[in-house]
Amino acid sequence: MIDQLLQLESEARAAFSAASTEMALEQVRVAFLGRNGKLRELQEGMKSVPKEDKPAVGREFNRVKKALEALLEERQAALAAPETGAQLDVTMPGRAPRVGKQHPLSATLEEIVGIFLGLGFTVAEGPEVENYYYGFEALNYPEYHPAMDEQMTFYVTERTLLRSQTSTVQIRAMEQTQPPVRIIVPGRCYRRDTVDATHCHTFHQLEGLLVDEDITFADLKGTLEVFAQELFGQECHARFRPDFFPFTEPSAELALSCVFCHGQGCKVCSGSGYLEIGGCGMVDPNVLEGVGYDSEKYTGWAFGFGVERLAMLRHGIDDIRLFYSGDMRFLEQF
Ligand code: 2U9
Repeated sequence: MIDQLLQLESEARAAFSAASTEMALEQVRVAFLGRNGKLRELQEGMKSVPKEDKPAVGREFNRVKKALEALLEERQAALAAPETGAQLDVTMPGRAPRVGKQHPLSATLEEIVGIFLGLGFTVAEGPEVENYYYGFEALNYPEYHPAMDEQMTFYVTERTLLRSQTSTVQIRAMEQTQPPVRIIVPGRCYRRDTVDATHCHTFHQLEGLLVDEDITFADLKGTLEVFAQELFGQECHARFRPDFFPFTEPSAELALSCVFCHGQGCKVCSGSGYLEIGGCGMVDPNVLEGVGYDSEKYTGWAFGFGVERLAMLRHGIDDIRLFYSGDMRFLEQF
């Protein structure tokens, strides 16, 4: 009987060690330690052991049973945590952390802001959720004027809206100080535009404002000409053509000579040699009076353009939606 027990112990040890999955181990457990397992079978055989041998056989039976149960536990623990101990391959190459970088839109904006800081402007910021007064009234928009159509934005309440241009911030800035004012206002704006390759409901603008004594349209032209050359090179120049905005008078459309064909005419500029990038003009006296400035003493000008448009020209990007796609194949190119 003792021999049979020792035989069973060595068989079981080999089987437990050979089980390489939790499922295989469970099968081995059932075969040896289960209710109808081999150990149980031997226990049945104990009945026929002579009385004087029973204590010794009983002790051996218990020792084998405990030893096998301990081995089972050990194997179960080892299979449940395969990453530990000898199974960890310390020579495996690590996972490299992904290093982020600046978004092309932020990089373009930073470059533009840098140019105007160099020209003596400072940066002003303000709220994206605005009230109707700063959004339209202070900017000389007449009620029910067709110019309002361009300013279809998102309304929070009847008189609370998401700003459709950053001009609201210039009004707030002028209310706070007396001239001279020399600020640029970069920021996110919103419009109820249908999204396509060149429009998005959420976009970025950069506007500038200069108010002082004896400020003329010539200062505006010179400033934007320098800006165009700083951003796109010496051969780039700015073109001004009459336009209309409620908050400037006179107003002008701002275009740059095409950065791809240098004015020769190509597919990007539709053969015109120019790319429209925004607008500008002399600040309307009504706007100046509205913030408490003496429009007989002070004059000023303002300009505005879309940051996405400039970033697209800068990098030859043909779809505005790429900026907001989060597509790493696009972003990793910059
Ligand atoms: C104040 C007074 C006047 C800012 C200006 C424009 C012309 C303009 C947009 C064109 C489309 C930018 O690219 S766009 O989204 N802007 O055309 N903006 S003059 O004039 C101001 C600003 C503030 C107090």
